[in-house]
Amino acid sequence: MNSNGSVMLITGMILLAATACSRSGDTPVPGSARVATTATGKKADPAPERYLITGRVERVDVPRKILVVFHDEVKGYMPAMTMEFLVSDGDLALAKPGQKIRAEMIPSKDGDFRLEKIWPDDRSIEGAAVAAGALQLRQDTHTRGKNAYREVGETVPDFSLYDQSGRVVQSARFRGKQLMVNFIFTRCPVATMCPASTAKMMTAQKLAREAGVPNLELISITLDPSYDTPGVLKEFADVRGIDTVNFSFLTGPETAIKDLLTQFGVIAQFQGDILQHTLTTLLIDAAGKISHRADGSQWEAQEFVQKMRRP
Ligand SMILES: [Cu+2]
Repeated sequence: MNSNGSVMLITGMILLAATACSRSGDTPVPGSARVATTATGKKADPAPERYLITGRVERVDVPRKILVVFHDEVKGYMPAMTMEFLVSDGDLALAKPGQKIRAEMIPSKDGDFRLEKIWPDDRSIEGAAVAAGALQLRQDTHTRGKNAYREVGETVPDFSLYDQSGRVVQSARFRGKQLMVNFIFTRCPVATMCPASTAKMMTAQKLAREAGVPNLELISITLDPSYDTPGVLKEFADVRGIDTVNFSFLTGPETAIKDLLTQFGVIAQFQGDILQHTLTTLLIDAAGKISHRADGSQWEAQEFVQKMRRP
C-alpha cells in the first residue's frame, strides 16, 4: 500500500470508528454438532441452543413460512429425519426442493424449530465452486504478501461468492462490464455508514441508467459473512425495493471475504460485539482494473457516474 492509501485508511477508521453492531452468536465449529452458545447478552437470558445440521429441502410451504427438510443425524441430539422448520422470509424465498443445505437449528420452548444461517451445503456443486474460489483467493493473498493491497490501476482479484439469490457469482462475469463495488453489512446501525452507502449505490444505479451508461453492474460485498447469508441479503434487498437486475449483494466463506477486504484495503474487525469498519467504494473498468476509489463516507453517487464510460 502506498503512503497515500495508508493515510486514507487511517482517516477512514477515525471517521467511522462509531460503527457498531451486536453479534448474535458464535460461528459454528465444523465437526461439532452443538454450537457453542456464548452468552454475549445479559447473563439472565442465555442464548438459545443451536445445532449445526446438514440436510435436503423436501418442500417449501410458503403460506406457513416453513421448510420441510430431511436432515442428517445430529450427533447426541436426534437421528436423521424429516422435520418442519420455521425460516425467515428471505430464506423462504430462496429455498427450492432438492437443495442441499447446512444451517443452524434452534429449538424453541414451545416445541417449534427454526433454521437460521442457511447456506448451500459445501458438498453441493455451488458449495464446491465457492470453496475452491476461497482457496484460490487465500493462496493469492498469501503469495502477494505485503503487496496484497490492490492500487488504483491494478486488476482486481478473482472471486467466487453467492449473491442474494444463492447463485454463485464469479468475478469473470464482470469482465467486459463496468463495475461499482462497495462493502456493507446488513445490521449496520450507523445511518451515515452502510445505510447511507447503500442509498448512494441506489442513486448511482439510477443516475447511470438515466445517463445511458452501458454495461454497468453494482455489487455490495458483506463485511459480516457470519450473519449475512444469501437469505439475509435477499431480505435486505427486498425490504429496500432494490432493483437487483444489475445490483447484487454478495457473501461467502469468511476467509474469502477477509481476503477480499485485505486486497481492497477495507478494515472490518469485531471488537467484542462491535463491528468496527472502514468504507471504500470502487469503480472497476471492463478489463477488471480499478479505475477510481473513494475511502470513507464522503463520496457522491454523481462523482462515480461521471467517471463511468459512455458510448
Ligand atoms: Cu456500517
